[in-house]
Amino acid sequence: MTTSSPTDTIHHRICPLCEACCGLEIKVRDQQVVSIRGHDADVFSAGYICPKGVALKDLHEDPDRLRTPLIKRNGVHVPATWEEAFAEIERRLPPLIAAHGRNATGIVVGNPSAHKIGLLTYFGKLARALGTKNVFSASTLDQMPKQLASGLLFGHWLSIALPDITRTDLLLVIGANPLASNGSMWTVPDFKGKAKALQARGGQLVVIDPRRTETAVMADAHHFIRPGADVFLLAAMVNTLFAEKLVTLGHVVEWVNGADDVQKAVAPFTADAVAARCGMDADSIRNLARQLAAAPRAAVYARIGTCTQEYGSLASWLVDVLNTLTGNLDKAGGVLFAKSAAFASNTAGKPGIGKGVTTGRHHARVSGAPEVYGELPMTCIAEEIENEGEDQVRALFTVATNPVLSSPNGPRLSKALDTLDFMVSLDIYLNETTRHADVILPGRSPLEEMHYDVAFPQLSWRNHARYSPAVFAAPEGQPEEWQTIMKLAAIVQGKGAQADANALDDAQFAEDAQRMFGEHANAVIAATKNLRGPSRGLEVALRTGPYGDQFGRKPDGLTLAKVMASNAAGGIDLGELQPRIPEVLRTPSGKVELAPPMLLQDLERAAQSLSAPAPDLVIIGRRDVRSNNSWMHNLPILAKGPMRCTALVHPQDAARLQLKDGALAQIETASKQGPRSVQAHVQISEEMMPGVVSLPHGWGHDLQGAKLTLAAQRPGANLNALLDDQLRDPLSGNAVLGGVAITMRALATA
Ligand SMILES: Nc1nc2c(c(=O)[nH]1)N[C@H]1C(S)=C(S)[C@@H](COP(=O)(O)OP(=O)(O)OC[C@H]3O[C@@H](n4cnc5c(=O)[nH]c(N)nc54)[C@H](O)[C@@H]3O)O[C@H]1N2
Ligand SMILES: Nc1nc2c(c(=O)[nH]1)N[C@H]1C(S)=C(S)[C@@H](COP(=O)(O)OP(=O)(O)OC[C@H]3O[C@@H](n4cnc5c(=O)[nH]c(N)nc54)[C@H](O)[C@@H]3O)O[C@H]1N2
Ligand code: SF4
Ligand SMILES: [Mo]
Repeated sequence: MTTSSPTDTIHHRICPLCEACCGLEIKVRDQQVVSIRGHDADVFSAGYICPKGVALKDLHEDPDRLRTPLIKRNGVHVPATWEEAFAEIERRLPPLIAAHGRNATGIVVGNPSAHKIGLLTYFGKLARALGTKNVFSASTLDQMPKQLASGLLFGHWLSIALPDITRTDLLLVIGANPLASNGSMWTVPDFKGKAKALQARGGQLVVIDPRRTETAVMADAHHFIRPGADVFLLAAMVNTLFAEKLVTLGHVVEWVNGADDVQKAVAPFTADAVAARCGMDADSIRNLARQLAAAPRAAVYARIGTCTQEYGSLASWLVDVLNTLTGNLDKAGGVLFAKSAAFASNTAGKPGIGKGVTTGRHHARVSGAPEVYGELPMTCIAEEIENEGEDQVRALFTVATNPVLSSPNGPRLSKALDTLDFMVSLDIYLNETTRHADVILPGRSPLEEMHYDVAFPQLSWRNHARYSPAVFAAPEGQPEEWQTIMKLAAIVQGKGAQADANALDDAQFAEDAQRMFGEHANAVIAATKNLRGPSRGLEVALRTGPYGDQFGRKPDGLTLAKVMASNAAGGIDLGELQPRIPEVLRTPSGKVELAPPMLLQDLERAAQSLSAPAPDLVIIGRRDVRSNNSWMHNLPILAKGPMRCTALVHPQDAARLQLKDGALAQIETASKQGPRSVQAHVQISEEMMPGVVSLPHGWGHDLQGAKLTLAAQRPGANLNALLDDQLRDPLSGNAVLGGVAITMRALATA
């Protein structure tokens, strides 16, 4: 913190709202936020900011944001003290576990937890205390396919190959719209500025997307693709590389296993064979492959559009196959791995070799879906609650998640939640999901918490270490979320609601330190004795990390104190990404496994579906820079302006279906249980590929019992009320969120 005038203070904090992790400069006067702007000196984001960052003020001040726990009494949520809330949980939960066992509980964790060090590093302690296999997260609505594919190739779930945008000559973006989303599985603030710089130095940006997005508009070339067809496009590009002898592995040649197997596996996928399915012409597909091979340095980047489909794991895998076979893996200007200062598994343990990843250590009770990265698919929750029998889920924790809006078939989930014996939500709003909870425990405003990003430095365009101190003190008596989690874990373990979260944390840390440091444990405990909770975990992670001081053995290395001291200067820059193969690998073979058997097998399934008939109208999602999944529609600065929850329809489709611009239409999907429908206003747009309609997700704020005063005024339609919770990528368990067949008809307006 610095002082800018007698009454103003200036604070620097990383924005917790999306993966870009921009550094903010927050001016405060009399305990009020006066302004929020980009922090120009930030070593990583250099002053860039989007409208959501400014909305942190509205979030902090939102009267609907919960400041105290709520307990549901006679169907109504009433404010309660923290003691009352924990006592209620102790009264109701342990008897349920005693009667029905641990698997009668479930826990769901959502997107904002990725931006909270307390939730991210403590959530697992609650899951372990529960001892249930019913662990779910938004990862299976999102990036699990990418994590699985990367895990199989490189040996760890978070070893993600990232485009080296500042040095590349060609960036191929597939199923991502970073101009609206600000990037994902790739922490790259000001993507637009970096893409413009790429173009200015003669490089090219090429986009493949069923919508001519904001990113596509600025690109040098844009190709429409039929939703869900990416696996075919990518396989055909790989096929072309082999057929035209364009394959080159570059410096990783001695570290890659399986290129021959890939060649055999993609044989059926010639450009001619896939063109119709992709809605592209065969020459364009071949040319894309040639262009990649010809560019001195190129990077393929694909994101949620390629993950949330039936062949999401295959598509994610083939992206890195292309990067590898064009000699761009682990190369400056190609794709590289970040080297994070803390918490990265690919900087720990023996370099170059590891256990790799496995799936299916247990399975979902009802669907039989395999466990992936410790989780079962999010779309299994409703059926695990509904279906009677041993291990039926009767008690559920939700942590920073709103699956009633964010997960396919939200209405079914909503009904199922009503039948639970007990539900606890850690959340800052009474919303569409938490309205079902018996107890709601609020987290603090982001401005009332310290923060350090755990995951995103592992996905960053440049290496860095940045710490955010709290801007404001928290309300008297409100625990930090990690403390709430420790209390809940204690209740579940029978230690009682009176247990002291800090003492539990000390005891747990002492145990962890023994395991991690053996004979040095006492020295580590002594060296960190003034810290607690995630701050202590961070200190240990930084000091033992790749840039750390190793507890004094490398005196110039990083410590938490050094990172904290760099706050006003915008953090510590740790330089450009560098080649890391073979050291980064954690596969059992110590090689890049380019042809994992699980993926080759699934490719045969894809080959069989190549000739499946195309529905004549399908739906996909959309992101808008002023929206964030389901939970920021209550903030005035973002909610103002034109309604963003509209259905974009191509003029040809509009004419064929007699849909008028601005008029209300009914959108319907067929399901085994009968048709599902929502109503949305039509926006006729040339942006769309003919045959594809786009509706954003995260809307539908008209459900009884929620308290989102502003959002309820313009509720919008819930895309996920249309989508099917039974459609998944079988390998990763990821939900299918696009390319689903719909029908659409105009509604008579009153
Ligand atoms: N159809 C369709 N559906 C989608 C997507 C799509 O593209 N199309 N995208 C998917 C993706 S990528 C994701 S990540 C998921 C997101 O789905 P979820 O993970 O469920 O996230 P949100 O819907 O954003 O809900 C976030 C919840 O966290 C709460 N919250 C916010 N801040 C805090 C905090 O500090 N502490 C606590 N305890 N709670 C907090 C909010 O009030 C809200 O209840 O949605 C998915 N759903
Ligand atoms: N403003 C804003 N920013 C956000 C979020 C938000 O809700 N709003 N959510 C955050 C989250 S949780 C995430 S995961 C990231 C996601 O970040 P991105 O992946 O960049 O997300 P989108 O903007 O949805 O871009 C996905 C693109 O895929 C296209 N698409 C849909 N189906 C297909 C298909 O089958 N094939 C291909 N090739 N393309 C397809 C869509 O038209 C869309 O342009 O964004 C994050 N940032
Ligand atoms: S792009 Fe916007 S929402 Fe994302 S971190 Fe930056 S300021 Fe926050
Ligand atoms: Mo996401």
